Amino acid sequence: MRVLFVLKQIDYEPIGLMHLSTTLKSAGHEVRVTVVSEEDPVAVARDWKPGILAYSVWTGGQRYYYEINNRIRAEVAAFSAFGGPHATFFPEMVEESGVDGVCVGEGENALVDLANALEDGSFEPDIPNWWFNVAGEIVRNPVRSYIADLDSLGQPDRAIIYDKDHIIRDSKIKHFISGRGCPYDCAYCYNRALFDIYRGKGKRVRQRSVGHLLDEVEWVKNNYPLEHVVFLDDTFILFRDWVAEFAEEYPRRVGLPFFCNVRANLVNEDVARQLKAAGCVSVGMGIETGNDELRERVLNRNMTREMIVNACRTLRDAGTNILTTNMVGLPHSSVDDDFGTIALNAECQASFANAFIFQPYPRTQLGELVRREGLMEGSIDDISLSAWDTSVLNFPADHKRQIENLQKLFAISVEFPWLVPLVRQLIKLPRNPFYWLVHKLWKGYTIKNRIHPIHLSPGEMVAIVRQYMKLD
Ligand code: B12
Ligand code: SF4
Repeated sequence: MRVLFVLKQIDYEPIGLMHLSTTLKSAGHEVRVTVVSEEDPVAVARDWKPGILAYSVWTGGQRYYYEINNRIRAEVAAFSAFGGPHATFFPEMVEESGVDGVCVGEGENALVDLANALEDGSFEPDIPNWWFNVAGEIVRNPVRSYIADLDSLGQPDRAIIYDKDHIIRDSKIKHFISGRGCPYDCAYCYNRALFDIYRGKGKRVRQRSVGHLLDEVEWVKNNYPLEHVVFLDDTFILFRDWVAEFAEEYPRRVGLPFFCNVRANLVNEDVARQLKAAGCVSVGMGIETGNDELRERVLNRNMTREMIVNACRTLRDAGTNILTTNMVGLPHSSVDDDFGTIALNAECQASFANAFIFQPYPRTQLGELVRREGLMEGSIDDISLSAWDTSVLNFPADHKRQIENLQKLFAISVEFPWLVPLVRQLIKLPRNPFYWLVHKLWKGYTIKNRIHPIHLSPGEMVAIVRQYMKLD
């Protein structure tokens, strides 16, 4: 069976897709990727005649993919399969025109089962993980168990992306994931919602063996440009023994600077020292809000202010730079709360303080609270693909404008707290490209110099800046 993945654009290695490609190919299927920003997907589908059109969708991207899918299907008869975070949390998308199947949760085995069944003509709409639309009738199947042994998946098919996109292939920064799942219950995060779907179906957190992960990093280092390794795991330091083994093996087998995500409650001097000795130059850490009540009661972060400040001090003392993630425009919050978040980030001396505008993703506890309390304007389809853009909560227009402006002036306010009185006035002005530019330039500078430092020739610098300014 020919499976054609249709992507809007490639900004990073899409790790889920690369895993799906590996499992499909090992089961004897053919896989291709078409990137809409680079070629006409209708022409590609017309020439290649795939049996399955596959889309990986995040909330905010669904309408774009419905439209492309319908354009392709106007000319090519194929089964349209949707998966990814939005499909997982909003499988009701199966009712959209042109959608045949929606995969809830992990897709490797689900997609292979579908491809096998369509290929040998044995298709029945009873395949676990799938919601099907069979001539207008919706069939909902339960999920199968979690994939317990991630090593058994083999290595993600990087070539399928690197052969397609030379910018990603030649980038000196590459992305990896060591595990799946997170044991915490933060109310705004997909992890808790995912666990609710999978309850009773296996271990919530799974991690590859250190050896399997390092085989991948080492292979990439030997075959492609690589200077800085980014581990995308939600929380890289969950298991102490695993971290200790990693810290011993990584310098020996890879020995490149790296970035990973941590959680304040898991940081102590030992871990900070181990990470640093292994080559960790920077970590990502969620602060989310400076309002203790909001953090505890609404976000369910289960983490005190003191813990956050201490974790940052410990990391800084070890010589590690810190990228923090934060949300402005939370439900039941004020602009003053957002300035409180800036103050906490400044106290933590964040190397770069990233601020997102809160988005009520479907099926998350906070997404459901927002809908229950009628705090949202419009529907799920109004959530933007980018959490930089706008708030969909029904704040008064003036509050909303301040949130949107503050998101852009957040990081420089953390770096230069003396600017805060001025920023309080600036955010009252209409939205404007100047704030966007300030955000973009400051982010670019700090990410390049503090978070993901790499060596660039003047030519590479120009190419990267051009690419970066085009990204959302
Ligand atoms: C890395 C990452 C990014 C990276 C790169 C993304 C990339 N190209 O892969 C960057 C930093 C760019 C990013 C940006 C954003 N991200 Co992000 N990101 C992630 C992260 C941490 C890892 C993604 C990943 O590789 N997972 C591992 C793979 C194995 O899992 P997977 O992708 O889900 O794929 C599996 C299944 O979903 C399924 N599947 C996936 N596709 C398909 C397709 C078919 C046909 C089938 C059958 C199955 C299937 O099978 C796969 C294998 O089991 C996830 C959280 C997470 N841990 O997953 C958030 C996550 C995907 N991001 C999220 C969000 C919201 C964003 C942003 C919108 C936030 C923002 N700042 O604006 C942007 C959007 C950017 C954009 N333009 O699209 C949300 C999505 C929530 C939602 N309901 O859609 C997540 C879930 C985290 C969260 N906040 O809750 N992100
Ligand atoms: S710690 Fe991070 S990844 Fe884990 S549930 Fe909370 S927000 Fe999600």
